[in-house]
Amino acid sequence: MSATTDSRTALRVCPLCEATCGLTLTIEGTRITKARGDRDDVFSKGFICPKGASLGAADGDPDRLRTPLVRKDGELREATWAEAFDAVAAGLRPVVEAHGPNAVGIVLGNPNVHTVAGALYPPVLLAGLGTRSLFTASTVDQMPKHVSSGLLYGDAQAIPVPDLDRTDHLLLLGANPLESNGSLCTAPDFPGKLKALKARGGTLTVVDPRLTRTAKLADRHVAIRPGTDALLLAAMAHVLFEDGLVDLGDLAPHVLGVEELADAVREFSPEAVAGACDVDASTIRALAQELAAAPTAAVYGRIGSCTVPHGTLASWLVDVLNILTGNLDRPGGALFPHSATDKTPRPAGPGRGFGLGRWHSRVSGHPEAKGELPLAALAEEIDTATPEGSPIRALITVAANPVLSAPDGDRLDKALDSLDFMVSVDPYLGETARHADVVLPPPPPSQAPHHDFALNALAVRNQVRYNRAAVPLEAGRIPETEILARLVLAATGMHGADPAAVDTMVIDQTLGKSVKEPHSPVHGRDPRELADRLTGADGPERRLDMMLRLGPYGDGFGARPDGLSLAKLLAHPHGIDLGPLRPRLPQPLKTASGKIELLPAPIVGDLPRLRTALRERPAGLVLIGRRHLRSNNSWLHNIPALTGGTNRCTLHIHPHDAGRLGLADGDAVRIKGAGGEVTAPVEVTDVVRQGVVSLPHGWGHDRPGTRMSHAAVDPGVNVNQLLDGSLLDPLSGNAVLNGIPVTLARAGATL
Ligand SMILES: Nc1nc2c(c(=O)[nH]1)N[C@H]1C(S)=C(S)[C@@H](COP(=O)(O)OP(=O)(O)OC[C@H]3O[C@@H](n4cnc5c(=O)[nH]c(N)nc54)[C@H](O)[C@@H]3O)O[C@H]1N2
Ligand SMILES: Nc1nc2c(c(=O)[nH]1)N[C@H]1C(S)=C(S)[C@@H](COP(=O)(O)OP(=O)(O)OC[C@H]3O[C@@H](n4cnc5c(=O)[nH]c(N)nc54)[C@H](O)[C@@H]3O)O[C@H]1N2
Ligand code: SF4
Ligand SMILES: [Mo]
Repeated sequence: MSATTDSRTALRVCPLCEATCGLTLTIEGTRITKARGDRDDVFSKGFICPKGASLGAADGDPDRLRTPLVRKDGELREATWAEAFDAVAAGLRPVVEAHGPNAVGIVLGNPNVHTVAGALYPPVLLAGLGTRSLFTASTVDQMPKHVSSGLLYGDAQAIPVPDLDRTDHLLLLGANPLESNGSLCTAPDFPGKLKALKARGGTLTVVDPRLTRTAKLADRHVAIRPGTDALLLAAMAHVLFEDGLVDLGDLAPHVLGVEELADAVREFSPEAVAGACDVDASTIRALAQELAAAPTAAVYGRIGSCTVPHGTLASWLVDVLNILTGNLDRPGGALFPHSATDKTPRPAGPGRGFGLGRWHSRVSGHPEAKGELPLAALAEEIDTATPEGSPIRALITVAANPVLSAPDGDRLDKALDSLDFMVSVDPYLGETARHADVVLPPPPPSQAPHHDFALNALAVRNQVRYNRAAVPLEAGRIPETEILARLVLAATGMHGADPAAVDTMVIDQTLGKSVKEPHSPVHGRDPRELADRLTGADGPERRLDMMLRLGPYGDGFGARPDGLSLAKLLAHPHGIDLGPLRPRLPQPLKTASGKIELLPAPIVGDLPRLRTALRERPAGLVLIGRRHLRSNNSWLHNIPALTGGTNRCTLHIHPHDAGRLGLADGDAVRIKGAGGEVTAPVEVTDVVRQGVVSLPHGWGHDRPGTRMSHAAVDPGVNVNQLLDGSLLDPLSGNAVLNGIPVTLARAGATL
């Protein structure tokens, strides 16, 4: 059969970033030969970026593992799935039995938010194992936002997103959506939405130490000193109070603590913060006045405002400004999305509130946040003994590469080698998985179903889409959902049981609970009868059907016959639009008061640290990161189409700083931080401000024992080796990855 007669198309939402673009894939045989934007997609309407266009290359990468690997006599060798899961059960259970569940660590990485398996099974694994040793990519990313939402709204998952399509004014801090395509704000064609904002007469302000592509689009660019966004935002709140610009509008009955907040920010006048931020007091006043004057406005902060010493305070202040200007929960402001698989909304009223520090890490006593310990503390939790409790002796990693993504990969490398047992669910033998005793490779995206459980709850428009696998599973593969279900069984002493039992158990529990909830559409019904009505080809599909039907747009198992179900979704392959974001307060609030608690106690407790920062002026250079449009954290450097050109691991430095240090383009420079030293080529550019240098993350592919042949050709260096893991935002445990002090010297010279 020729390639053309064998050619067909299939629809698939792109899993490579948070924008969730719908793609039309051309499939020849079992290969994706082309990916285009799906013009009929209800959400992305045809948008695609270079990464999405290369999905075929990423999907068909010959370095992707095809079979499980099991370590025998020190070496990873191909094995059958039965051998692999036997080894997992034999490796994990003795550790649990001898040392208790906390001796088994779980590390969940970023791609879990892009897979069906990553949404459905890790919660079951955690609950089944009962370990408190949970680490995720959130603590090198957005944990400060979860904590601020937890404190303000009583729900760490209640994250308001800027209403990009309708706002009149967007104040964007520490985000570069023209390269990243957006984060905690799922918006296909973010760049187009910013251009549309300007075309309709709106304004865009960007706060970033670099003149990024996003900043170039802005009406105003503020090149702030790294790490000082919380001071700038506090000063803006100060101005709103001072100038009488606070106007809560419809929010007023739902907010507690406005006067106390006015007192708390009194000290942070624009004049007081200007020196630390390196931003004129007059500019800060203008930022506040413009925000208040705009008919509608949204403040939005991302990586550059989270991965800093005051990440939680900055994340909190982003929402505080939206609240003080009455822009929270109103069209054109920042709203709470309502995804199709959200739990059935309970009636508004007081909730349980948000606990922080319910337990602490064993070695350094870091408080848990959202049930997680800091990823930056993973190495010490493995390699350091304490009088009480056991070090982590076995580790499960799912879609995670902390050796590159977290501070001090060299220490973590050694710590991972010392474990009794490690299993990694990963398609590649990368820098982290190479330490595993068992590697369980999931199939490529073309062979997996797709639904955005996590990202729909952060989307700028409510919508829902589901794709079945575009290509049948290759012989010898099992779906990632089944890999994780079998991992759950192996880890919890049920090795060998039918993996479908995991889904049946979740369905029975969920339905059993729902029928008892007075607000549920299935209140009082028979859970067995409901379970019998579920459709779907397998357990994961039945669970999706259940969630859709119980959700806010669901058919309620017949209670609302026009509502959503899996069958209805399958009949709409380009997705179903559920409308623009709508005001939802007070329903999402779960604080003990049932109100927005504007000045929560842990925030009050952290403000003295911010006062100290008023006086800080780093004398030397500080380092920040950057993302490239064709990158994706640590794992797309193996795709030739996505590397090269400007996507390189170089140190950006301002011409004045370069001149001062005698550095020229292409020079090798030694970069030294608290945790170590790396050498990278210099790129002199005035895109970074003076006093700041920038090196991207996710590089450093020169470790032995990996199987990523293209990445190894131009490995780059691991920026996180400059960190020692001790610098954290204290409330969230988030690692400080931006604004870290470094010293530079030409390679060969002494530092
Ligand atoms: N210095 C610095 N460090 C950073 C950042 C920064 O800005 N600066 N950013 C941070 C951020 S925001 C994040 S989210 C983290 C990311 O940190 P991680 O999640 O640890 O890293 P990723 O590079 O996303 O790699 C995840 C792993 O998932 C695997 N993978 C890919 N697809 C799948 C799949 O379908 N299933 C499974 N099971 N595995 C898959 C990849 O092979 C890779 O090994 O890095 C953080 N680190
Ligand atoms: N192409 C590409 N897209 C991606 C990813 C990728 O690796 N590559 N990763 C994905 C992931 S996991 C995430 S979390 C998102 C992140 O999405 P974004 O948050 O948009 O990520 P960045 O592009 O790193 O933008 C962060 C910006 O913060 C600036 N910055 C650094 N320090 C400070 C500071 O102290 N204050 C201020 N105001 N700004 C500062 C940096 O210069 C940078 O421009 O991107 C996602 N999309
Ligand atoms: S913007 Fe993100 S989701 Fe859209 S095609 Fe590019 S990588 Fe995929
Ligand atoms: Mo991230």
